[in-house]
Parts: sequence; structure tokens; C-alpha cells
Amino acid sequence: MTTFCGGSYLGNKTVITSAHCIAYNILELQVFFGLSELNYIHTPYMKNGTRVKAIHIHPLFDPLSLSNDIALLTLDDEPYNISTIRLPDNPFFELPNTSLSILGFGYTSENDYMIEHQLQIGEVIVLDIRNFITTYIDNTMLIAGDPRLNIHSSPSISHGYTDACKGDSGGPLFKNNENNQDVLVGMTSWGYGCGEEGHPGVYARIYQHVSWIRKMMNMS
Ligand code: 4AZ
Repeated sequence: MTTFCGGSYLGNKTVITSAHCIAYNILELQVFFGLSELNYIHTPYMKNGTRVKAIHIHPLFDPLSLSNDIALLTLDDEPYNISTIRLPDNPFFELPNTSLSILGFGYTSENDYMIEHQLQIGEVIVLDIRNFITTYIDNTMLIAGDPRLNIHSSPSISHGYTDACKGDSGGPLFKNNENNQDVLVGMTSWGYGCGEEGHPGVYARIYQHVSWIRKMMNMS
């Protein structure tokens, strides 16, 4: 068994993750909730995953460009005692300079070779997508990077920026709002390397897809 991606629980037996995480991994797919630690030695702890009953990949997901990198997993059972993340009801947290959190068990450097045992958390800020539009980046994506990126007086920081990396895909880019609720703003999707100057992480936008997500949740 391998652990390869993150996800978030939306409630109503529905987990949201990246489409590219599951497009090739549909056999034996299981979801593990509420872990802050992965334990490879005592694998029995990992045995009680929740099975997935149905997979809904966004109809506009493009596996080449990773546009619309969103999928929903419908579970067999409601997970026990797992808090939900809220969907955004406005696009305000997508605005440049908004500080957001990311988390995952992914690599902590580009040259890593194994995912982390402890869940890692980091802070990134939303960057203005207009500065990053290329043939690879479109408006179904958000760009976010190290908060130090907007401090122009830090030329000594040339690498080692806070960023998502391999293994973090599908995990949340989120904001703890003024009511202490976590709001899902994006999902870790891809990037050129990890933590490199000029190459912030790319996230799937959630706000844009809220009506599709709600529709699919009510249907299942
Ligand atoms: C990945 O392979 C991946 N630096 C996720 C995020 C980033 C790079 C790679 C962003 O899952």
C-alpha cells in the first residue's frame, strides 16, 4: 500500500482531492482520516481505511494541462468524528497577498526520496496570476508561494521557499476565517520543482467549481 495524495472532507460522505491523483489509482483506493503521522513500521494501524464507492472526476479535467484538477470521492460510510472543511461562498480569499495554509505528508525538498512521517503545515500567499500566465497556467488555477516572496529586501533567500511538493497533491490550500472555520480555497496540484525562486506552487481553484461540487454531493 502506498500513500500518495491528500484530500479534504466536505461532509455528506464526500472527499475532495485532485483528479490527477486518482486518474491512475482507482483500484484499491482507500481514504485514511485524521492522521497527523504515517507509520510504516506498524502497518496494521493503516488497515482501517475507508473504501470509496464512487469517483467523480471533473468533466473538464485535462490530464495534460491539469486544468480543473478536481475530483470527488463518495465513501461507503460517513467517517467518524472528522471535521469538515467549508466551500468558499465568495472569491475574496483568492485575492493576491492573502495568506493561506497548506498541509501534507509530501516531500520537504525537491531532492527528497520519501514522504514525511509527520504532517507538515506551511504558510503561503496568493500571487497575482497575471504575472504567471503562460501556456501552462490558466484561470482554473491559483498561484501561491512563500510569504517572503513579496519582501523585496530578501535577496539572500534564493531557494528553500515554502512550497508544496510531491505527495502533497490533493491536499488543501485553506484559510481559517474570522469565525475559526477552515475554508477550502484551492488544492495542491502541480509546480515546476519545489520551493524554487520564480516557480511558486500551482493550485486548483475551488470557488469556480462550488456549484458543480454541491450538485455532485447532493446527487450521491
Ligand atoms: C507533485 O508532484 C507536486 N511545488 C505538487 C506540488 C508542487 C510540485 C509537485 C509544487 O505532487
